[in-house]
Amino acid sequence: MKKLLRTAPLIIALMVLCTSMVFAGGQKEEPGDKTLTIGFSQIGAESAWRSAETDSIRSEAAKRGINLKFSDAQQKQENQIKALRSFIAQKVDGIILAPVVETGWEPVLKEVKAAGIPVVLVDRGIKVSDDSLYTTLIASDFVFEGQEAAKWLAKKLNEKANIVELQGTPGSAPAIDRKKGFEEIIAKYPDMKIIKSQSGDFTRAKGKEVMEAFLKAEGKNIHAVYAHNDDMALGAIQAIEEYGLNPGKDVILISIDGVRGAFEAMIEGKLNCSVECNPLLGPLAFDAIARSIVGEKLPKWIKQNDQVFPQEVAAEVLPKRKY
Ligand code: GZL
Repeated sequence: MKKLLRTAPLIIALMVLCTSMVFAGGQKEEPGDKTLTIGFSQIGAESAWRSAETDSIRSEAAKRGINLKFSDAQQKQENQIKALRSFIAQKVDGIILAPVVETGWEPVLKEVKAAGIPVVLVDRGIKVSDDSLYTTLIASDFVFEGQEAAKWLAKKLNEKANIVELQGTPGSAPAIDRKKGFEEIIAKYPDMKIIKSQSGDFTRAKGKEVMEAFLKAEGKNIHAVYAHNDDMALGAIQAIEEYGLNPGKDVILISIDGVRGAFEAMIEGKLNCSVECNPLLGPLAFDAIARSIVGEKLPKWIKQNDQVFPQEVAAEVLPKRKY
């Protein structure tokens, strides 16, 4: 009893302290009341797909009343790393990262983790030895996309074609996996060969430039173009027309993303197929970051499902597309 009397004042003091912390400023803080500040490190604005993703993230943040700190890295990983360090200094509640390439993230993500800030990856994955450095990845299955592109092309050209490949950004998850998936399937067909392959960095301008070089080297020996995104395919279409051939007829083109420009090119008969890659990741990203902030465990990959759109369905589907 004596012991209890001696410690009673301490217990009371602790209770008063805790109570005063909860009612700081006379206003009881409800968990949901605080305006979240989220840092978003975006790769850049290299393609129509990227712009659609940025719009989705920005509009969802506005809808949820989230204070979004937006950083455009202009395709440079060092700018993304700088942005992440700036978000730490600003003590953001959470970070959304679209990583330009797969590697080189371990050191800065360890700093983010040490600061107690959860990270959600969108759109592209990373290679790290400790996957606790991010809570989840919200992205499509790029291997699947590459496989579906190859399956469609094999059927379209009766399993016989000389193919030129316009690759995405070197070292990026979509470029690595779209190539992997495509090659897995064409390996089954001895008469389907990739005769030229080079990066067009996911941009229309570079796609056109690389296609011009392919045409100079191979000319009418090219039967098909496999472009890792629609923007590079649209650049290739320009190059093919300037070379004097008919894109979509003399040369068959398949690409990935499913952006509006691809549907328009399919309706014109200049692009033959586009495999969708969903960029509208805003709602899922903010759901995931909110759950991460309260310490919920999430699956390591929240996979987006994509469809294949051959030119025959383009006119009917286009009016229903959201990006
Ligand atoms: C895919 C995304 C790719 C798109 C390109 O998730 O990272 O980057 O396919 C974009 O259009 O530039």
